[in-house]
Amino acid sequence: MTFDIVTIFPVMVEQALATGVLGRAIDRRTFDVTIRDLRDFTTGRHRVVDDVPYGGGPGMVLKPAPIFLALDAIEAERGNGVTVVLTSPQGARFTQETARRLSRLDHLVVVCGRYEGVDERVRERVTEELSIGDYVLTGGELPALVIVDAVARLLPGVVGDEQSVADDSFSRGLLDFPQYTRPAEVEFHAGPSDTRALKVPDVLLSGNHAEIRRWRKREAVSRTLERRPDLLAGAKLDDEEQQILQELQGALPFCDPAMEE
Ligand code: J9Q
Repeated sequence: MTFDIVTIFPVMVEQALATGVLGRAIDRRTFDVTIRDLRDFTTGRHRVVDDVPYGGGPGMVLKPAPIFLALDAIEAERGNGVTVVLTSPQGARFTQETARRLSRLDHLVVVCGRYEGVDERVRERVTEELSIGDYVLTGGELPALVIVDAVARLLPGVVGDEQSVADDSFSRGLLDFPQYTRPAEVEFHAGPSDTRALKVPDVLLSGNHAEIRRWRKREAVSRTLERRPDLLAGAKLDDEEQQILQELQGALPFCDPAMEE
């Protein structure tokens, strides 16, 4: 898969993608990213990408022409009809389902929006507008990186262990169970005269793999019920998980769905 990212901050995007799992996957040519500096598609000597809003008001608006020229150049290379995503607070919510859908494409273009706005006519050339959540950011670069990360890690060979992708919390609709690593006990200084020994649950040291599997299922279901009950509606639970859920719901008689966010 090939990603094209259109941005006014190419260094920021490049540095982020050179790091970690994605950086290594790109080095191995598992997927490909081309970063397009929006200023390279300006026509004047001053490489101006934004202008004041018609009608007045604060802030600057991204001009349409450089974005159109950037998309023309990308389509000339990749072919017409590529999917173009615009990151924006006005977009539909980007979810794991969106990531799965986008990961089936050969090419994806992501245009980084900007806080003050993008000329409305740009939307004529955009396939979809996506928001990563309801908070205010200075620009669409971090959302673009979030989208590329979530999509790319679904591509074969990007994450070392395919099983970990399949077992992923959001693939199953449950939160992850608690994880521990060595040592089996750590000191925790809770106060000047309050030192506690924090121990790994015995079951994980027992070597009883059937029991470990049951414990993990119970923890995953109970955490989801406590922290993200909204996820349970869309969760794919096996018989054992469903039974655990019923038990736990029986143990929570005052669990009123109307009280949850
Ligand atoms: C471009 N806040 O916020 C959440 N998802 C996308 C965005 C965003 C923003 C500002 C500019 C995108």
